[in-house]
Amino acid sequence: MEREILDTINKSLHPLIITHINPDGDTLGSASAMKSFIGDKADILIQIEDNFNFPSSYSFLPYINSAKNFSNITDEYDLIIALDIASIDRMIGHAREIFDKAKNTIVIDHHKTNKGYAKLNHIRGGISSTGEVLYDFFKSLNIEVTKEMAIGLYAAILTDTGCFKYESTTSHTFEIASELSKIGINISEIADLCYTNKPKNLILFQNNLVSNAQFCLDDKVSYTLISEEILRKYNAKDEYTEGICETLRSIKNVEIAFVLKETQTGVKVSIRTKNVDATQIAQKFNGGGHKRAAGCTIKLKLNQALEVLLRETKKIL
Ligand SMILES: [Mn+2]
Repeated sequence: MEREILDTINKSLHPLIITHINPDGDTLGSASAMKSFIGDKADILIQIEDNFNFPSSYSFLPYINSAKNFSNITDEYDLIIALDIASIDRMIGHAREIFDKAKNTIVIDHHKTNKGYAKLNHIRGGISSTGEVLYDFFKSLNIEVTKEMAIGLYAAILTDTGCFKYESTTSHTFEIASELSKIGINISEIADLCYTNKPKNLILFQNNLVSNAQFCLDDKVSYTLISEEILRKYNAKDEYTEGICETLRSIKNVEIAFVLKETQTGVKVSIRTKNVDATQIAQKFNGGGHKRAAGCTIKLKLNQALEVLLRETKKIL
């Protein structure tokens, strides 16, 4: 499969690399590395939804600043390379049209749920990041990883492993990080660029929510509520809520953490756990996810949603 993918890239006249909606470090870092490898003939498309700011901290990644977006993409592409995109639903609007029209399509990904929607699918479910899959892909083809490629790959792996601390981090992940650091990239500078460039309002918003957190069931459960009012007060983008639930879970004795967010379509619930299976709770409300991180939407008012959620949680704990 790797050989076939490389041949297809080599034969393409004008390939387009697509990142997933609401891009993160993995999809952007992988796209940067792929563009660095392919060179001039390739473009990158970044998909950004209305209520989402491009995470400007990632503009240090090679070629990300000159990537296309929905407003300035006009060319015809004969090959689409989707990176870190778990399903075709993670492509919206014009991206989907370009994908459907292209003669050849490639998916490189690490999501277990990816069923393979391209002509050529290179999916290794459970690997830490698309960055790791991509590094192994280059190595298996004896492609030299340049310093420019290494910057994107390292940023992808660093951010998708939560700085090498999630369960998907393996000894092989560390081996790759070690190889990348030998190429001469500045690993502390990359970490700084990824993590010390947050908008002021994001920190103020998150602090407000954490300081208003509530505790119940012997402090085993912690939760915080995000009303539409507070979203307006901080002009909060969707990505501002990321990480709050992890903070609550990190508190000693807290077993389950919830963040409940008021939206037009109902209350969006994020669930993070230590030992309890988070999907057990999410599934009660037709949600899903992973063992320690899951989510669901409850079509009730904020306080009512909290009530039913805590009622179900009590049964499990
Ligand atoms: Mn990823």
